[in-house]
Amino acid sequence: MKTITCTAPVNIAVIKYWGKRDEKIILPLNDSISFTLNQDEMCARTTVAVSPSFTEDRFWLNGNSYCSVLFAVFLLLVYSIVLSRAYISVRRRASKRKLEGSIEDILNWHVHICSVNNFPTAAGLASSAAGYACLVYALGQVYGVEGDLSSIARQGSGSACRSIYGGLVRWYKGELDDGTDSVAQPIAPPDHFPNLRIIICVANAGRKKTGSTDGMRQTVQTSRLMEYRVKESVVTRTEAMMEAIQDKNWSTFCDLTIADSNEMHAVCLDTFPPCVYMTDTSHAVASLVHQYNEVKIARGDLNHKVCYTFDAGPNACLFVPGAVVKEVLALLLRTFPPGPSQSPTEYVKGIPAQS
Ligand code: 2P0
Repeated sequence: MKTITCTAPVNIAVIKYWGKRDEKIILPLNDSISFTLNQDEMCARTTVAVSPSFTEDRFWLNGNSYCSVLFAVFLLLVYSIVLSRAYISVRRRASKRKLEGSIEDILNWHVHICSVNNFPTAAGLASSAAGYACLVYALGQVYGVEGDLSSIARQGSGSACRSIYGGLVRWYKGELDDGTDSVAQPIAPPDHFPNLRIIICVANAGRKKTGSTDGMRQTVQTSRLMEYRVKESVVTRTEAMMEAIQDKNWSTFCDLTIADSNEMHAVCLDTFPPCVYMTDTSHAVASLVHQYNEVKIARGDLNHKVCYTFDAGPNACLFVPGAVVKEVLALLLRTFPPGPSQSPTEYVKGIPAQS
């Protein structure tokens, strides 16, 4: 029997991936840059076990068991072929290696996979990214697959390829039709911006109305603004972001992160019918951040600016320098007080961005 347990944290994009040039093997229209969070917080944990004594494939997701009959259905429907794609891709690469002469046996054994997330699924918090990255990495370990795994993770869920690595990560869109150059690469370590904290403001932990995959497709098909984003603005912004990261220019990092989130949501609104992810609460959080930054700018305190970014949902991800995290939390609590049944400690939780 061989067992591997892995964890993969969620990643938050500061230059957003929105739109595909190939839906089948998931090739994006633009490069994206993200921050992979701390290993212990907001992560997926997956255990993969193979054994000659297993009589069927089994899968558990957040405690729900899917037995062998449902396994294939699950592969095809629930994860909409992406899990099976990852499974097949890893096994295909493994079968080429036939590691230590034992890999052939392992490939014939049944597999048990157990996966849990410690954060709300499908709430626009990149749950799928952590889940697939973790699954691909664990499968890769079990079958002894070496080399880049981000291209396999990418085929499960685009943003998953970025969760393979820690710290700041760039996913290159690539130029080739077969996707072999559409890979993620680390660009800066987790502590690049020291003592950085992430605050996730959960405005709504329910499922989003339009999933990212459908939303992206509709945007590519209908938005003229998207053409401008893909051909011009996001290309320029990505290079500016690389420079800001290289120079550790926090103020510019903040401005570019905010600008790209707003542009992504602008193209979502330019989609027909519009994809509306941000709510009044989301806009109130964004407005609060701008007011906060105006004070910091007026005081010449640019290193303590805060930035927000929103994925395909209403929840704000705030990047906050550690020195002002208490101040920002206090401001959030005062502006958005917890309801009578909510305890303030559970209500607002700061998450270390660095491991
Ligand atoms: C991102 N999002 O860069 C962007 C920002 C959502 C908004 O990557 O269709 O779940 O499976 O490739 O990876 C969410 O997209 O979509 C995403 P698919 P995925 O983080």
